[in-house]
Amino acid sequence: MKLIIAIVQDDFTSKIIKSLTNNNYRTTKLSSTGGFLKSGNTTLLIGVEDDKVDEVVKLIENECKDKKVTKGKKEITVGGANLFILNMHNFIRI
Ligand code: 2BA
Repeated sequence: MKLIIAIVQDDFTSKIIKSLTNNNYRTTKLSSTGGFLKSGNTTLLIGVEDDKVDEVVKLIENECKDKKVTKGKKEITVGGANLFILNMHNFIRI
């Protein structure tokens, strides 16, 4: 199993969760803050079987896109989503 940690722009959170839920994926939504911009974003925890990872990535990709923001005099590109995909040793539901 894998644990997908997805840090997503707040603007896309609802659509991503709706899409994942409609496709029978379970999510946990955490409020988070980017260390660089110090503005809010959302962290989603999604536990899935290995063979479902690609589909989950695709569903997330379909619902978000990057955006340009200015910080000081610099323009930076904030990704629609940043994903960490971790091997999960075990999942126990009691
Ligand atoms: P923030 O840390 O607020 O970063 C927002 C955007 O600022 C980043 O977009 C990137 O374009 C830029 N940025 C971040 N750190 C920078 C630096 N040291 N120098 C120059 N520009 C910098 P993304 O890379 O798409 O990241 C969006 C959000 O995803 C981040 O918000 C952070 O909350 C998370 N994130 C991204 N990479 C991460 C990582 N390796 N570890 C943990 N969180 C990460």
